[in-house]
Amino acid sequence: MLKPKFNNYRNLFDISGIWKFKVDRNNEGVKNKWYNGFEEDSEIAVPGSWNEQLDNLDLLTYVGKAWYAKNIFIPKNFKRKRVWIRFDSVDFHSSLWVNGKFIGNNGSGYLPFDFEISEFVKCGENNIIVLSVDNILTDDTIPQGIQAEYYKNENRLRDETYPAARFDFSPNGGIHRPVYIYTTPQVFIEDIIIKTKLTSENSSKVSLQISTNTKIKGELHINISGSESICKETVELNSDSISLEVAVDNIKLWGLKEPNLYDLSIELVSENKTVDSYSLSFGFREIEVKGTNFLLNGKPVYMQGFGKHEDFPAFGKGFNYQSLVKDFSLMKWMHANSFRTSHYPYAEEVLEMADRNGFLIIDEVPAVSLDFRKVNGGTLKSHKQFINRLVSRDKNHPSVVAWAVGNEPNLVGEESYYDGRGEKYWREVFQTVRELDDTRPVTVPNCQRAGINDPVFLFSDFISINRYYGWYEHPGQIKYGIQLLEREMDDIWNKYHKPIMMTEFGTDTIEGAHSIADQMFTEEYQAKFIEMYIKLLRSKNYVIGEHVWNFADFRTPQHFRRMIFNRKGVFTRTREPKLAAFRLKELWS
Ligand code: GCB
Repeated sequence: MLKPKFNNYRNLFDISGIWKFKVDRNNEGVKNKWYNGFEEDSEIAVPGSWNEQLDNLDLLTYVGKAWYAKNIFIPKNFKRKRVWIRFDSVDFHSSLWVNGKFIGNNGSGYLPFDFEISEFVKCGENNIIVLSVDNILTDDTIPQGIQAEYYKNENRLRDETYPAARFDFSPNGGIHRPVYIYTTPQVFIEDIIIKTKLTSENSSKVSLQISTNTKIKGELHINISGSESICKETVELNSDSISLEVAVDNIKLWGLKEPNLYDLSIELVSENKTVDSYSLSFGFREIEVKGTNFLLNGKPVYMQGFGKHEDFPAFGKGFNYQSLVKDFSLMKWMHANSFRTSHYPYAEEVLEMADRNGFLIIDEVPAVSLDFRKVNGGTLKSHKQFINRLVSRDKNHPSVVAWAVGNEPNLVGEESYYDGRGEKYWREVFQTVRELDDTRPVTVPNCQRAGINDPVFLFSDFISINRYYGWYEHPGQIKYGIQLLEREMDDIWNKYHKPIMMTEFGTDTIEGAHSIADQMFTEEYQAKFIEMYIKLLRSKNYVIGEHVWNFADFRTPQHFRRMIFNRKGVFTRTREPKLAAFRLKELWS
């Protein structure tokens, strides 16, 4: 799925900003025809979660439905164009009406969706856009939800969180990324898949798959350029898609220190007239997992960085450029080179920033803590659909170097996970992603409870583990924890002979808490824990990287284990450094 663009053939307007907002606790919006517009209850900023903006309306922990509305002027000259509306992400489900007409539903969060609304808009007038949103998750959604009754049925009262969630981050609701009105010509370039295969240090094959929305007789003018053009091709088109391969020389590779980017621009020409154009940036780079190594352009790289979250005061999970710039500048300050989009795909602007700054990203599907007692055909279907849409959005980003198609399955440690059900499920999931993309390795971070017989290890190209010895296991005893960790890592290596990535390790830490003894929650304990883990990890040649959990403190559902936030950040939620941030800067320099 291509990002909308503004150019000679396409228009693009960001219609984020202030929208009208109404909570629908009793699910009466449709009955009362709120889709025609509704009396304003309050205003809300888009992008942003409703939870922290409107906690005065008791929305901090709200799980349910709410409505958004905005009047949009559509100019006269859009009449002969195709008009679209695009939401970069809405969590989790939404339904759209334009001028009172139902347009469609979107079933999952964290990814963009669009609808053509040409037939429904009035050009030269105001139009009312209404979106209903609900953040309810169930057994067959990705992520999976949990209902409060389950806790009772399973006698798991101590695990109960409010709101009920299967994961350790707030299930915020709302329009979380920008909203656009855009236009395309009648016939337009619909998708571009670009893959590079290096043939030497400075030459590559480039395979391109270009599709248009409909069959067309014409030409595609293709230009690849860096500081100057390195490839110009014209190909005939007599259908709705074309695949071709070209060879290019004198290229500079995309890498950590020099994230060289190139521009691919395509013009669609019909009857000697350009009817559409599209350009995107990409990099020449290749990823391979081999022996004990993770190779970027044939050379081993060691990933150092974080598991993160999209989470910021007042914005909640809403995208904002300020925290994007701040987070990258802090990561660069401490010499991080990589992060995982735990536990869901982040805004595309994040990937673009990583492309430009040479960061390696493990891009994650929000199949977080799947409970195999509740996994069903619907869950698998949603999971596959999600992977499809994620690959479709992120396939061309050089910074995306691996897919994590889930996180910590079987957190509850169910025996039935190992009776073949888990293996069957993951076989299908891995197969789905590999069919869509044969250029990136695939993994799923495993939790301690699922253990070293986790079926995800059978299919992963590299093994990802999240470990908390010295925190959840053997609290207060870092040294002993490290001994157990070493034993377990060696066992995993001996069993699978696949390189290991430590995708999570860390401790909750209250800024300003200090102790000279090993005392949990102090800044010293966090710094020491991280340092000792890193020392062990670096002593093992089969380890390919370390991602500290977490970059910054983040809001969680309420539970006695969490003091408002998960505090494993090496920065506070407002991005002040804890001691560990300085320690990491030294260790990673
Ligand atoms: C994990 C999860 C992560 C939690 C973290 C923790 O293993 O993957 O979502 O936030 O542990 O801090 O407990």
